[in-house]
Amino acid sequence: MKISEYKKEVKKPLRQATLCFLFREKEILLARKKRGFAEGKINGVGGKVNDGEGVRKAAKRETFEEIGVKVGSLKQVAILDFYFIHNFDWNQQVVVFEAKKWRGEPKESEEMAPFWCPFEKIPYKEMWADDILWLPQVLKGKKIKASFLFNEKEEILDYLVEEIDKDLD
Ligand code: 8DG
Repeated sequence: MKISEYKKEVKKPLRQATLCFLFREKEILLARKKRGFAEGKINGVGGKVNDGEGVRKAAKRETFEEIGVKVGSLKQVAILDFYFIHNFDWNQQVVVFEAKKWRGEPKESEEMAPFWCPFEKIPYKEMWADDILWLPQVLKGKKIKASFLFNEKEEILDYLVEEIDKDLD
């Protein structure tokens, strides 16, 4: 199935979630998810947006809750729409931010075990299948808009990835 066909069935606007990557010289902060949705996967930090909260505030709150770091200004680097063929409830839009300034040192929580990773060693095989299709561009400073359609085996059935020239927010 194609994303364009699936979207015709989606009536509600997508629920939003956040994803935040901290960067220092040629390294990205990744974390292994210790529980809940996508347990065991490696990812940035982030999660759901509370009602009326706004994505930036949500990204900052989740970053503090998950790794104990207070991030300063966030730059929006990608907007990713995820569609799941077998479960409409999983559909969501993930707003991706980068942070280059923060207070505190990343530390492990009940939810996440963080570690610094050189760009060339990012363990894409232990991450969401779509990450290799957009994260390398983000690491090169590109801004991305993308959509992905997954099946029940977490395989990608269809996707669209485009680079955006202007700021995303
Ligand atoms: P919470 O209630 O604990 O706050 O949320 P959660 O259990 O962490 O689940 P969630 O809110 O659904 O958050 C899922 C996180 O995973 C969120 O940071 C967005 C991110 N995420 C996806 N799909 C993908 C993906 O395909 N690639 C990457 N890199 N991240 C993704 O939801």
